[in-house]
Amino acid sequence: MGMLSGKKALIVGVASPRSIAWGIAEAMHAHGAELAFTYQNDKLRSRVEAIAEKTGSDALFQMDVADDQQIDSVATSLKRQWDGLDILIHAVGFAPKDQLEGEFVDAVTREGFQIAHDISAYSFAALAKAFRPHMQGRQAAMLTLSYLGAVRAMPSYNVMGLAKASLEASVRYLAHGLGPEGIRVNAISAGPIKTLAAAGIPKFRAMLDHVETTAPLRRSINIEEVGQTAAFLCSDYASGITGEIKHVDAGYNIVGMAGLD
Ligand code: NAD
Ligand code: 0WE
Repeated sequence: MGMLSGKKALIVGVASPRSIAWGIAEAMHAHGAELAFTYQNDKLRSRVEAIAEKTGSDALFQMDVADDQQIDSVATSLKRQWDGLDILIHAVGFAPKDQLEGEFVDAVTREGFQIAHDISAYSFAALAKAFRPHMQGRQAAMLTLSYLGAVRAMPSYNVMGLAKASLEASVRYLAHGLGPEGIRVNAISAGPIKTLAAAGIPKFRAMLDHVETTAPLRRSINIEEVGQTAAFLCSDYASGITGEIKHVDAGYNIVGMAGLD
């Protein structure tokens, strides 16, 4: 019996085999979960088809999280296919590229702020609203992905840090509101990983090198490690954990005086 046998999981956020959502899907499949996927747009459809095929899933829906109609339409379609939902994975983040360059105060604009918060933070609450009826009364779990830039000022992460701070607060408010219905809500704060969302970020390699020389484990982390932690947090082994932000970062966040040892 797998840790997730009999559980039905919807995975939002696969864009490539490097995606954190891909690592989560593979781990959840290995632990016995049945999977459904969404893809943002037609360009990404074939990528998501590949992971669906690999994990024996035939449930595939287009969903742009900026569009409430698309969210509601996936909720309706999934209801026809499944009697309920046990696990909801939100691995989505976006800010316009110009927001991630230079100093925060120079880069931030009203529009950039709004888009970053809408796509990266509000969308988690939007999914909770839409899928709540499917998850009620079945020890369900929601999980999102955050980054240390939510709680530390990091070079170039800028308005994404504000959006992740809002996302982490959403984890606590959603956990508070949905707990009485048996729904747990948590986040993984992952260390840097070279995914599509990290491609083209100036100095990303230098950030990985910094982690690899200063984190307690003296290395960076990978999508398989995020996947295994995600599987645990969404399993009944984590039945007492909700409203939590769990670091999967080789210990980077606990260090002070980095590099002086
Ligand atoms: P990725 O590019 O593989 O995934 C990002 C996903 O967001 C893509 O699947 C994309 O389609 C989706 N997305 C963006 N806008 C969307 C929209 N409007 N509607 C629907 N989907 C949309 O990159 P990733 O690194 O796997 O990112 C997944 C999550 O992990 C993000 O929340 C990111 O902030 C977080 N995270 C990433 C890292 C890292 O270093 N890669 C570290 C910590 C946290
Ligand atoms: O959350 C992220 C990725 C965020 C992200 C990345 C992009 C690139 C392409 C959001 N929006 C966009 N928009 C684009 O047009 N991470 C945690 C990875 C990441 O991104 C950084 C980082 C790290 C780490 C950006 C600057 C500094 C560090």
